[in-house]
Amino acid sequence: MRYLTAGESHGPQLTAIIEGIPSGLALTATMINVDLRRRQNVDGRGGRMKIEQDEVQIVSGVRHGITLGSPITLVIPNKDFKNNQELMSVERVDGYEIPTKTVPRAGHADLSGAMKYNHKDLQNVLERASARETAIRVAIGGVCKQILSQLNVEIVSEVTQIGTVTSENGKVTEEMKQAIDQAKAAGDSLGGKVKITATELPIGLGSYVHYDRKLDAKLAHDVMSIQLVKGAKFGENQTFLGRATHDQIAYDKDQGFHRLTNHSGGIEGGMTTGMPMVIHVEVKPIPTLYKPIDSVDLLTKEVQPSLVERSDTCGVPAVAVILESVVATTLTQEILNQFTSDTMEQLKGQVTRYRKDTHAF
Ligand code: EPS
Repeated sequence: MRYLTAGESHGPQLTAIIEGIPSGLALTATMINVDLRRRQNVDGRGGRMKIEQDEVQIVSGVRHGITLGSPITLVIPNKDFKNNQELMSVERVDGYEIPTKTVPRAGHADLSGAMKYNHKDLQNVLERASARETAIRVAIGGVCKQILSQLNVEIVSEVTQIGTVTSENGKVTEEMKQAIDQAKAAGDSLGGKVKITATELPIGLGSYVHYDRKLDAKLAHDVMSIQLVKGAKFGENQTFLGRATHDQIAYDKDQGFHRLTNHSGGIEGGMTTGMPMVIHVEVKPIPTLYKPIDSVDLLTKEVQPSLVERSDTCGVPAVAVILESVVATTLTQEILNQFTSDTMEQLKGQVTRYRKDTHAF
């Protein structure tokens, strides 16, 4: 299964084409929209989310609510395009003077992106660097979650830290909300941490035999591709002592082979162990600061306050939802890679047989 995404943040729409989804999967826009709404309606958001009510349109690959096995095209229209039609016009607009943005933000793609693509207007960089692109990745994850749920695989995200405030129960606490409000009032932004857990994965997804088949490496790649993510760590290690780190192997008739603990985060040798897969993800503060720090103008080379774009205060709660979708997508790719199937029936049959075999091993 492969996919591409396209679309500028303030252009007409975001688009994805997914190829390799089996036939016979029940799929409707309503199923996908649940997560699109969750991505939007979280703490830490700013003005754009008052404009958008993201809803996906499925324009190929599905007929009467069932996938056909052909490429699935997903579209999310950007409502904000109507406020930016001249700014984002594909055709040259006669008589329109394009306003330019020339003071790059620290921590953003602005400067390196402008140098690399020889853009003198940072709008040309920020349109695609924007976390708006994650809306379409959540839609792709929505399709993948339908496949995973047929295989009883579940993915749950928890916000574990915002700024210096930690949470034991994985929910955004009042204290975290206060920290976000304080950062907003100070013209600042806030990062934090998210934990993601996937359960009921078949044992042995991924492989130890070659570096680019290791599942943790693939997941780290995809998780790190989410805007704002600076680190991905599998499992927990408090002591760094071998005896206290490695999860003891046990056997009984009911469970088959299993581990007594799960410090490895459900991955050993690039393969799933059958224990819950746990990834701890570090999220940086959003680069746009309403009280901007100094930067340098690309054209005049003079010190200037950084570009201030409409932005959010804290991306952590949104990243939690995005992570679920991205991890769901990578896991679905891996499952379809290992259990190649044209139909959902074939896929379910293969996974059920494989689970029986690994249990009886
Ligand atoms: C976002 C859309 C963006 C931002 C935010 C996330 O829209 P706009 O630029 O029009 O305000 O609200 O993106 C960022 C904070 C960022 O730095 O990229 C979205 O749909 O998630």
